[in-house]
Amino acid sequence: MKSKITELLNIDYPIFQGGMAWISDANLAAAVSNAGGLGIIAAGNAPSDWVREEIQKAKKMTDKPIGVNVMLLSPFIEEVAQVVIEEGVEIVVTGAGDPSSYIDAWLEADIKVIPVVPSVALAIRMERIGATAVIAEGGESGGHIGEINTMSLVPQVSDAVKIPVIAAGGIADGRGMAAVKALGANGVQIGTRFLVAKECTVHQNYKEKILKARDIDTMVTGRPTGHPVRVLKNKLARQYKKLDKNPTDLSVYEELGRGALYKAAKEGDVSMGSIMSGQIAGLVKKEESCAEMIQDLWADYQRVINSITSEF
Ligand code: TUI
Repeated sequence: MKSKITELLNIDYPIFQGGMAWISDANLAAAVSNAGGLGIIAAGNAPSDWVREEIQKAKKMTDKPIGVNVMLLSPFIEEVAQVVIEEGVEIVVTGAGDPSSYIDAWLEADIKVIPVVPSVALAIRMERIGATAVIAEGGESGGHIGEINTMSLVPQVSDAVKIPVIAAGGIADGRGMAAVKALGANGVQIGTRFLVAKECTVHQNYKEKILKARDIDTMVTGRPTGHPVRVLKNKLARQYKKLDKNPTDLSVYEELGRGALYKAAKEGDVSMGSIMSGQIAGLVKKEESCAEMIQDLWADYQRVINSITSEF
């Protein structure tokens, strides 16, 4: 299986595993990379020592390339930006902001830089300053999202840049892969389905919530903060919703949100923890190994592509 993106990154399938804070650790990333996709460790809000250790662990578990997702709102951003250089990471994905102030140092260190972009304007800017590819992430995604959905974002970004475009948001099977291929994407990034991978160390309560989720079970909270987040509905999400209707004091968000993702992902508190999830959770029904998922995604994608005719 050869394509622009597999050649560029030295991977077997054009499938990235989404960098999910407190969830995408060395275990998950190495399993995905060993299965031929691109495994990605999420730095999230974690201290740089944690990031360094996970990179070192992953390197012991696989010889294949792995990426690190650098979350630009992290309080440890400066240290994390340095750690990826010191540890010889091959690929950096950025999220939740504009990575312009770090990209030169990463490119200088021969790191391939792949920013998540929620708009055409940012995609164009990223191409101009040397990004290797971009991830066009639609609002169906879990976690921090932009304004535009995958269906509208991917074709517009694909038309606007020459570098490869990876589509993210709302993709969990071969149909989604074929759909974004038609929209101009050169690969996909998948988060929600990998949440329930056997190698994913997220708390079992979190996995059960994803496996039981229906199409309408996610909601977006925190719009007044400027950082809207898609989560599964629960007690915490309902409290956020109330706050969104009457956002008197933004610091209340911080109080409510402090450690909420950690609480759900690590401690299994699915009532007052933040269960970040994409809208496609309703399609995710099986706990499988990463290798099974990637094999299934690729076979399903081939089947769908080969069954498409011009007839509607
Ligand atoms: O980053 C994500 N998803 C995330 S990060 C995260 S941790 C967090 N928790 C609460 C609040 C904020 C962060 C959980 N999920 N996805 C990639 C992504 N990037 N989505 C949206 C963006 C984005 C937004 C604005 C990228 C660039 C951007 O640029 C604005 C600018 O400065 O031009």
